Amino acid sequence: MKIIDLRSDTVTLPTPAMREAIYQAEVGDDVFGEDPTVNRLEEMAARRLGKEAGLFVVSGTMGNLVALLTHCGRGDEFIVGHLAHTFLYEAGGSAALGGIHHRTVLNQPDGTLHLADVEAAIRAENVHFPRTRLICLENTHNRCGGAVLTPEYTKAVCQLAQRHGLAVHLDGARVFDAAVALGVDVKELVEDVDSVMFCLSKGLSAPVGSVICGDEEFICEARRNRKIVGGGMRQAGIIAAAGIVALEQMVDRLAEDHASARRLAEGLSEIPGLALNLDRVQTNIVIFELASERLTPTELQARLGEKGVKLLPIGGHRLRAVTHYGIEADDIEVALAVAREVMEQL
Ligand code: TLP
Repeated sequence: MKIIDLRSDTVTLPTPAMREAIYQAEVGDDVFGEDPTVNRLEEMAARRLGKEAGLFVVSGTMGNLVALLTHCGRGDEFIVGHLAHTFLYEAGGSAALGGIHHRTVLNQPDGTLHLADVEAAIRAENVHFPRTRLICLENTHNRCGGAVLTPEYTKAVCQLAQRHGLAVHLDGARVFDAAVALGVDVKELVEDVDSVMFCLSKGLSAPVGSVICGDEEFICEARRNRKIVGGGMRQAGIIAAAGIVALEQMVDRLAEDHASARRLAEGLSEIPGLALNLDRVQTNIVIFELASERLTPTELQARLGEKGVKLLPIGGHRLRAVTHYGIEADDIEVALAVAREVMEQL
């Protein structure tokens, strides 16, 4: 039985070209700045995103944490959506390690924050208040079902931030998915943000790693903060090599994942007892609702799992399926047949 693992695009395995690049990688001590493969990846990432410099980090979580530590000091505050990954799923790292306070505003179902809500959350200078330093956005938005933020929206938030002397950080774990879905150059999506983190290890299929990009000064300070959190790696070219292949070869194919997600969503929406809003499926994430009272999302997960289809409950009555490299069109049809069978047997 082939396992169709739709839990996340983080489960992607390195491609043969990545394994070859890992084997051949030229390496050195990256804490001395001497790993040519890491240097190449950081330069390539920065160029691709239209930023001055890049910094290779172990994970998206570390990338967001290092960015937050670089933008904010102890007692400072950042504004973030209540469904943001940084807020929900990063173990409170910025508070635990940086003494950074968060201020949540409501995420709209399309992943945006209302500009008026953001503006209302910005603190005035007052001895009682934490100081607002930063606004965090997420593109694509994971908990909003892979929703895409447009260049226009991102620019509007950045203009608001500039008016108030704030910085903007983009959790762009899947920003290449957003660029491919919108048919725009990724540079347009990050042009005005002060920092952006993107992941190599999700849809781009590298085994490990993310990159933070920003201006030289920011990245220089971020490098210090990466060291503080133990992220100074040595011969990291071994893993950066796969990241280079990810950037060179794996971006355009994300469109295939989006087509698979759409097909999956259409199929799921036709199964009695399951419900979803097709308009919300824009990239590789499908969030759907279990509308039947006959079983819980965890039970549905278990029944699908017994038949080789893995996905994740994400709270309430909802489950998430993510398409990625290694999931073929036929796999989607199998997954749909399994879901139909399980739901019909209730
Ligand atoms: N997301 C993972 C889980 O942590 C939920 C997933 O399976 O989707 N930003 C966003 C928007 C993310 O979705 C993730 C990972 C991260 C940051 C963190 O990246 P990693 O897992 O590399 O620390």
